[in-house]
Amino acid sequence: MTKRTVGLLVMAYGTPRSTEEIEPYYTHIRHGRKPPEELLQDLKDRYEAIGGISPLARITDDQALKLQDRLNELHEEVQFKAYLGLKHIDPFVEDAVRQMHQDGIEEAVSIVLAPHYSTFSIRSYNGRAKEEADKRGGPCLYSVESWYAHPRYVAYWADGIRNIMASLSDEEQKQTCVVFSAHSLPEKIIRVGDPYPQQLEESAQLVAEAAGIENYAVGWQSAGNTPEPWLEPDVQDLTRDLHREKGYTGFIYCPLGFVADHLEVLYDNDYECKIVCDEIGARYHRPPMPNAKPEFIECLADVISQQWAERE
Ligand code: FEC
Repeated sequence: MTKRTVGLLVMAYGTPRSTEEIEPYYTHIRHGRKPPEELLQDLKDRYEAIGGISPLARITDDQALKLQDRLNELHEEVQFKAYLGLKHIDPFVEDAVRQMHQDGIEEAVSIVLAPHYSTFSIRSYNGRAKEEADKRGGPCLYSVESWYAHPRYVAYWADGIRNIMASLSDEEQKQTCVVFSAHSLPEKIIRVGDPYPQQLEESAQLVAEAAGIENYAVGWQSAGNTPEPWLEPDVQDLTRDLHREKGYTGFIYCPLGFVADHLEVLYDNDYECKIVCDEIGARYHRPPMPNAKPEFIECLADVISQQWAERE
């Protein structure tokens, strides 16, 4: 008997796959407004600094495929088929939903490769998927809203912190602070009761407890280039303040809001935060990102399996 195929809609931010794609990608992020030459050049320079282009496209493909394969090992009753839907470049979220519909998929589980819920991120991805599915008359979507507190995600980061701490002397450990962060968003999200800041705070607390660390702080990174206020403190200012006020001589950066090596981590953490650490004479550390590591794929497979089991 052939198994029923269930869609696995994996949604992620997307990244240019060549330098030529940087401008249309940035224009899409800016809601269709072409970036002024100066901003475009600044973005091109940042990609150049991390090797010309981001590794994100390859990693996202890998994550989706490995997740599909793991789910098919775990579930005998159905066959999961992965569809990639990106926020700012093709294949867009809508393309993926349309393809599922054309392939005759009637039910699909969807997940965003970002752990915390916010109106700017998860709601926007899930909303776009639902709108397209409604327009086409299917598939029926079971969408994960957030998964930041999953014990495997917490354990992943706690292990990363413990591994770094184990390489330090007792004295260095006492003088090291863990900085947890996620992508900053316009501060106005707080006024609409967005749970994003609380989820990051909770996430940090869970990881800190699991890692057994007391010295930690929570900040925001990668704020956009707009005049409106963004969530603060920015991780770079936070690093300087913590060094001045508490005398820390080492920092472990855990960008909990991201799950892959990409521009916001390779540039904003590994380059910009490292510069601040060098300036103040502190050690810079960052655990490896989850990417498509088996323990992270297992975490995502748990989240999807649970959403599938609770679909009714
Ligand atoms: O190419 C790469 O390797 C980097 C991919 C990338 C990820 C990412 C994640 C998030 N963003 C979020 C929110 C915003 C808001 C704005 C914004 C702007 C940019 C720009 C680039 C960019 N983002 Fe991004 N983000 C990535 C890349 N992001 C490039 C434009 C230039 C710049 O500011 O650097 C402001 C948009 C506006 O002007 O209105 C808001 C959030 C996440 C994490 C959740 C998710 O992955 O969806 C939130 C990866």
